[in-house]
Amino acid sequence: MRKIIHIDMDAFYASVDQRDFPELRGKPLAVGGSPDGRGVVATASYEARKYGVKSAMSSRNALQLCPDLIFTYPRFEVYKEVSNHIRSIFRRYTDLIEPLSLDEAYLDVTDDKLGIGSAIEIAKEIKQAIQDELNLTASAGVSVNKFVAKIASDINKPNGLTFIGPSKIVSFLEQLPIHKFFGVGKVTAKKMNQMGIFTGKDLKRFSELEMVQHFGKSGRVFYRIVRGEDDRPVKPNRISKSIGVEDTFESDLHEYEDMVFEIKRIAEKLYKRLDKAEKFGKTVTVKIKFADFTQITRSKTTVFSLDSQALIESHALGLLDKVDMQDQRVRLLGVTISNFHDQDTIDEVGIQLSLF
Ligand code: DCP
Ligand code: MG
Repeated sequence: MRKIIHIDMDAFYASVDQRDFPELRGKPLAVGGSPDGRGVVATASYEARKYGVKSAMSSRNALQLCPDLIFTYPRFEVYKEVSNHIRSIFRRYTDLIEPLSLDEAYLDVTDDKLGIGSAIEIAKEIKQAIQDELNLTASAGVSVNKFVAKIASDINKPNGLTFIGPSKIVSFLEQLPIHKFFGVGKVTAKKMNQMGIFTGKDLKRFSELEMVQHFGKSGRVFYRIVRGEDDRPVKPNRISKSIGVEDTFESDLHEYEDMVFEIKRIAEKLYKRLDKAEKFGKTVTVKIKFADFTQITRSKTTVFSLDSQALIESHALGLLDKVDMQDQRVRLLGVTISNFHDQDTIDEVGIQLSLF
């Protein structure tokens, strides 16, 4: 039996803004684009939600629902910093962390690092740490799989902690409205309603074959999750530790100036890649494979990040220069950058910028 926690920050962007600007506290707030333009609400404070203001609604619409609504433009850098901080809190308990967005993650605490043993206790401590260190609230769901933990975290928002143990899962899922099930969007919900399915209990009347006939592959998933079966593992995002470019040449290089030329070309490619990934590290490594397939690497670590093409190029050439290439034939050259300054943060999570 696994111990899974799902953590989700409450009214995330809005809470951070209310924390940082006291004049916004207790007020209906929408974080997002301007109501004058074609802006969209990213999220709303709980005060604004009372008026029906919610995520993805046009800002203009939101203002109509709540004439006193205050708008702030999102400060992604700040939210990202908070996100990194909550992940550092999670890491005190487990390395099995699967972030779903900046404000939400699954944690597998079956074998927690501190040997606490109780997932409820860990969830409490995490919520407390978020309160103490960040002055923000989060809601937590605790169960034996991802699906139930995620639904649980939503039940007592804001600042909630909900545990749905194995003995309660079946009855809990039976009374659950169908649109709350994993993968059931508006279209599927409508189709299910037409079939007389409104709750988990209704869903259970259908055989696995019938579900597949109606919903294809997803039908099998629905059949299983309504019975509490969800063995999807918590998958930690793998953080890339290095980025490199290498090239094997059609014919071996033996002129030193050709090698210099190739290193420059590789450095250019590498820079583009790093720039795209927004990652710059302090260690540069040059790899040289000779015609007889033996290879060597040479590395150098600098004090500051190598964040320009010129810097990467000059350090790579400096490393090449230290190798005695006299009478050598080279079949491959490569340059790699590692030791990223944000090595222990995960920044691959897509921010929902597209809304703006
Ligand atoms: N977000 C966004 N666009 C959306 C939904 C959300 O930009 N359509 C952003 C703003 C949110 C953050 O992502 O603050 C987290 O999303 P949640 O769905 O978890 O919503 P909140 O944290 O704002 O509220 P809740 O308390 O319901 O979790
Ligand atoms: Mg949230």
